[in-house]
Amino acid sequence: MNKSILNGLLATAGLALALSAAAGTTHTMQPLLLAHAGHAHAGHGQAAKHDAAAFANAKVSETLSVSQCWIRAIPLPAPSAGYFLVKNGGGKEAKLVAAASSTYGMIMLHQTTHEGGMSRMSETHDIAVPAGGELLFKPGGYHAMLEKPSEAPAVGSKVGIDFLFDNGEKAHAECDVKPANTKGH
Ligand SMILES: [Cu+2]
Repeated sequence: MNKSILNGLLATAGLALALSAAAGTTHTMQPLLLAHAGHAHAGHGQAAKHDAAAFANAKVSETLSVSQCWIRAIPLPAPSAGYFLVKNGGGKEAKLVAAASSTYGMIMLHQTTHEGGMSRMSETHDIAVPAGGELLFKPGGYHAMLEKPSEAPAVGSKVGIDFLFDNGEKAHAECDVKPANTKGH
């Protein structure tokens, strides 16, 4: 077999594996792609609403934090997903409204739901974290959808993500880049 054809096959197989892994489930690749196509346009309004200025103007929170963050290493140009723990040490409920990173042109907040043996992802907004509580973003549940990558971060490297809350505060996390087939935290 010609070497370039072999490389092409390997790249395609890697992408399929990565896309299946990104869903955090064992379903086939097609529903995942359809799920993405179905809501891809919906993200634009949200991205515009929380532009770079919203993040720049936000003050670093003393009560809200994001930790244990990791993302999947996915070949370009496919989107990746990020998972993390949001902690709210304050006395009021806070809502996560947006996320941003210099490595990705757009980050959307997604939730994976399961119906009749199928899983699908949908965009979600204003994810509430109760006062004194925490919320884990994990495979098969809430996650950050990392769209429009400017590079494919290497396994073992870190990617910074900023998180914006409805009270005008922000939190930063350095996310570990893990292999595409990583199962969970
Ligand atoms: Cu998603």
